[in-house]
Amino acid sequence: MATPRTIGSVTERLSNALQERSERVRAALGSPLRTTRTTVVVGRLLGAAFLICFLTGIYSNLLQSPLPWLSPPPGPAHLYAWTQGTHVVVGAMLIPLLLAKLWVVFPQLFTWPPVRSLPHLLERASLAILVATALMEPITGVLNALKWYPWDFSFRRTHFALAWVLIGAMIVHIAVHLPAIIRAWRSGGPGDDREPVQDQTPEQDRTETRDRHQTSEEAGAPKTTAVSRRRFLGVVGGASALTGVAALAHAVAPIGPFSLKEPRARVSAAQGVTVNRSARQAEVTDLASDPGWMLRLGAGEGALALARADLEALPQRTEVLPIACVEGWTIDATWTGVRLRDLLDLGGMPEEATIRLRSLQRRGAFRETTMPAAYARDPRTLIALRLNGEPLDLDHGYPARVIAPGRPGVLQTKWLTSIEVA
Ligand SMILES: Nc1nc2c(c(=O)[nH]1)N[C@H]1C(S)=C(S)[C@@H](COP(=O)(O)O)O[C@H]1N2
Ligand SMILES: [Mo]
Repeated sequence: MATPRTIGSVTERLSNALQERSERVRAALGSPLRTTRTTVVVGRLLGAAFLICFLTGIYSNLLQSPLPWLSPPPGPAHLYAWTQGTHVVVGAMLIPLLLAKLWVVFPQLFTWPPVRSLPHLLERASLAILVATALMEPITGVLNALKWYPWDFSFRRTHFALAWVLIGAMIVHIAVHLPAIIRAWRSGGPGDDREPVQDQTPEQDRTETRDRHQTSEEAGAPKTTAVSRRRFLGVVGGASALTGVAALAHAVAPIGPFSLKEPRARVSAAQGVTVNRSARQAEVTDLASDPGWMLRLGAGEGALALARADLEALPQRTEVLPIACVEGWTIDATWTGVRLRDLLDLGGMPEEATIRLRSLQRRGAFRETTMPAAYARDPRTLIALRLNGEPLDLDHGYPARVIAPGRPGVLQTKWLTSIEVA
């Protein structure tokens, strides 16, 4: 019969055995590179990169879903190309940093006991959330840029929601490790190179690292560690530069040898401009090439209907404006057509009205969009009929599409069918 005493000794023996084993695993994984200093050096770059992605991501989301009290005004035509290009390039660059950081701290998975106290349990839980979201964000981002959706959920909503969780977990993480971060940041002397990464409460951290510091100085040879750390950081930095250059090349030259998606999606590039969704994919070919097509202005009784010839007869404007896709790529093009604000005046729509633009498309998230008055009334915003000197290609939104400055590509609605007050 098992008495409480024998049970007690069994759990004790088990615990001892596990402790021994986890210590052995950690010793086997030990590397002179796995130091607090390395993790702080990589960690602060990674933190800065995530922060940049967070801020540019908020901007992109605000443009796509403005808040009633916060709707970014139109700025320079290329502003969104810059912010979203930065988002994607920095997002690509942080992948090697993230992998390096996880490699450095990974032996801490084998600390024993896994949980020491309630605060420690909470800290570990927030760390699990941090690691999971830090991995999910670049993974979903890359898959979205490749237009590969092995999931059912809305990419944008999920990517955005996880970003808030990630930033929250990052703040907790930095707060918990602040003493070690400050120490590694301040000194940078060779002694720090010898300090293995610790998973400790702040007090333990302070006393135990002081002890380690002494033994490491006795042990000597801090120079080799500094050299190998520099080499490690060099490799990580090189990998990061490489992914950054690949993303940048794709961003500025989405057509051609650097294109990441052309081989996959077989996108055409009619009139020298990338096509994200063709007329055939959007299932609008018949409706868009119908000679009886009309653009409806307004709703209900007073609505006007304009044929393409009517639009061509109105004063034409030409603007050089980019298509800046959320995937990070940008292409400048010369657009000719009617100023949207001229059409709004023609339809008698109020100055301050938010405008709804509908396309011929029956399905799909981008089949209709709304545009705040500041963009709709901007003199650069056109209902484009021509692209780079030719009538719009069917794939670029023939008979008519919207093109506005500083807006994400997803909002540049193609194959328009109606314009009305939202
Ligand atoms: N109706 C409609 N408009 C749309 C889309 C769409 O799927 N349907 N895709 C948008 C996206 S994601 C981008 S990047 C631009 C691309 O325009 P382009 O094909 O002329 O380059 O169109 C936008 N307009
Ligand atoms: Mo896009």
